[in-house]
Amino acid sequence: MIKIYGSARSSAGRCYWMLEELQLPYEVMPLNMKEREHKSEDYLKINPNGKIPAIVDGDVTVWESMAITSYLAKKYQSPLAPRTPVEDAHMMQWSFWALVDLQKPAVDWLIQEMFVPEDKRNHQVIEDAKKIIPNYLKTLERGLEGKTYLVDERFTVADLNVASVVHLVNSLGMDLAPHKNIDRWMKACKDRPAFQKLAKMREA
Ligand SMILES: N[C@@H](CCC(=O)N[C@@H](CS)C(=O)NCC(=O)O)C(=O)O
Repeated sequence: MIKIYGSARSSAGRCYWMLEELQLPYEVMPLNMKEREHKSEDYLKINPNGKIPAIVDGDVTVWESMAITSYLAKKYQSPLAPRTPVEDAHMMQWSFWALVDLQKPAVDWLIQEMFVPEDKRNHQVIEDAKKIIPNYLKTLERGLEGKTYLVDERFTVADLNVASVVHLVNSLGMDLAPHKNIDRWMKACKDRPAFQKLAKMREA
């Protein structure tokens, strides 16, 4: 059975979303981050970064959340996986963009708001994120113009990866309503039973 390390409330969330999409059985592995078990020698053998998420699937180990979602979709021959090299390129294009461009300022903002005490908070980081994120949302809005989904008119790993980051951006307080295409597309992504299951896991 696939073993997963990392809480559904973290970057691992998108991996749980994919596992639920594929209806694969999985085992959540205990990892006490307060006790810094993610930096233990045993865990560093699984993910040398000492970060979550990671999965172990038989004799295969994968870390980096979007590499995991992509691996699962392809390995288990899901319709969420690419069917051609062109689809693969476009799915990677959107996933890399979400991780490198859109997620970076969102995580910087989240860290300031959630983990830095008010008196030590760097408000400039938050202001910078609030300025740059709308530019990235314009890119996505254009990418979705006249389209139901990002690649080939079906829900794919690209939608799952990008929507997981847009959901974070939205939960930080960024209003999506002015972006009509994103708003419509996000509603379709969040209506999926697998996303609903993830949302419940995050509440628990
Ligand atoms: N790009 C990585 C980011 C992983 C990451 O930063 N994980 C955080 C939790 S969301 C973590 O493990 N932080 C603990 C640490 O850096 O020590 C991915 O998407 O998998």
